[in-house]
Amino acid sequence: MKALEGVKILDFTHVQSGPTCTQLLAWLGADVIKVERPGVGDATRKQLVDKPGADSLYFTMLNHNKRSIELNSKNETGKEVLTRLIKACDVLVENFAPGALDRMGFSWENIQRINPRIIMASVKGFGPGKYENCKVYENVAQCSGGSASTTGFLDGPPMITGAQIGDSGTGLHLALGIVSALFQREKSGRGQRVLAPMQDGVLNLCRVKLRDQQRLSAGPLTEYSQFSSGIEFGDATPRAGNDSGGGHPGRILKCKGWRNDPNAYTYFITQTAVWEKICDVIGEPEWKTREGYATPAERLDKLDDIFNRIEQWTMTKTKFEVMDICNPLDIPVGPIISMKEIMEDEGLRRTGTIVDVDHPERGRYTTVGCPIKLSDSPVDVERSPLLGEHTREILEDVLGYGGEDLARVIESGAVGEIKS
Ligand code: CAO
Repeated sequence: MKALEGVKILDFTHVQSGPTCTQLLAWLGADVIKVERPGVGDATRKQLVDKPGADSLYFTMLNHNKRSIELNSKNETGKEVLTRLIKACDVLVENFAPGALDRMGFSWENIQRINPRIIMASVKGFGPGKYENCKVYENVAQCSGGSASTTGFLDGPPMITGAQIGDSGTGLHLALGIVSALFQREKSGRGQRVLAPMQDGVLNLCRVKLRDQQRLSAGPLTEYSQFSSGIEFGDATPRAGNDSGGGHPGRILKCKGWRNDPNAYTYFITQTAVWEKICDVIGEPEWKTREGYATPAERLDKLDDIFNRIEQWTMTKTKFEVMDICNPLDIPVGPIISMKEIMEDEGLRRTGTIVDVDHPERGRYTTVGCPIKLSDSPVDVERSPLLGEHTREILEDVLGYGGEDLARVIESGAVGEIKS
């Protein structure tokens, strides 16, 4: 038994934002039916290809535990099949460019008419307004949602973060909207529209930066290293480098080996509660009582000097030694973990967050499993489907096509070449 067992998802998503959402729903137990253009499929199948002829990692890592049906939703028979899918499913998820579904003839009004209980969930770049018709990719969302202007260093340009907060972040928001709408439907009996605009999702993840925007009117942001460096603040939340976004100052500091290893660094937080232990560890016990160092407020204009001194200590240790020394003392530190190290992490493998998956075209590959753990709904990560792998099975078992009717649909060309 899985949490979302019995829920059928018509997965009309592509690229990253929508597929991350439906992949999560599949991991939570939903039956996810991915609808793809015959002969073409999700564009990511053939993007960033590392093994010629095989589906790319870009595709496989975003589409586990789904079934694939090839369907041309723009011809008459294709529209008939899509209509039957809408009737059979609980949720339709899509992230087409604005207006694409309407152009196919499947507006929300029509979809609702076909199945009043259906939930229609969409990712779009922007919510209603001036930019609602724009196509949007990850980095555009990071720029429009406030992330880029607040990421990077003060003396450098705005910066994109490696975490896919625009795509995967919005996929997460959408998944929560879908599950909530399913819960509400239990009582109301009705479906509804769920919209997760990428700009809004990114902004939600940047909420502490909007907090700082308002704090600026009360004076400089004293926990920013900009303050301790004596640089004046402008009228917008500045880029804060690696400063901590919370009340306890933090920085990324060099560790032993940093000259040759780009990831020999640690994050170090000077949490107030453990300040005295930090002083002892770095060999500055007199800082515990010295005027100008004893309290957090006094330290604010000396953070550059303080972190330089802490770094002198961290540079004598590897990032893992820093962790081993600080952890028992409750000093919050975090080694900078590379993707290579993550691939090899035994702990993440034990919990199923890193898994190896077999694929008929590409062999064995490593992927990120479900990051959410439900004690009563275990996740088995299954490989992504080949293009149209389940077309016949979905036509027959989900939609009830058979005999001459099935032959008619196949011969129409609406569902591509049947593979089994
Ligand atoms: N059968 C027939 N036609 C199909 C089809 C199918 N099974 N699946 C898709 N199509 C058609 C669409 O109807 C559309 O046709 P029209 O332009 O004639 O209406 C066409 O394929 C292209 O769809 P698209 O415009 O969504 O795709 P794109 O590659 O041009 O744009 C993207 C991609 C991501 C920019 C756009 O979809 C978008 O802005 N989506 C919303 C925001 C989003 O999710 N962005 C994140 C994506 S991940 O970085």
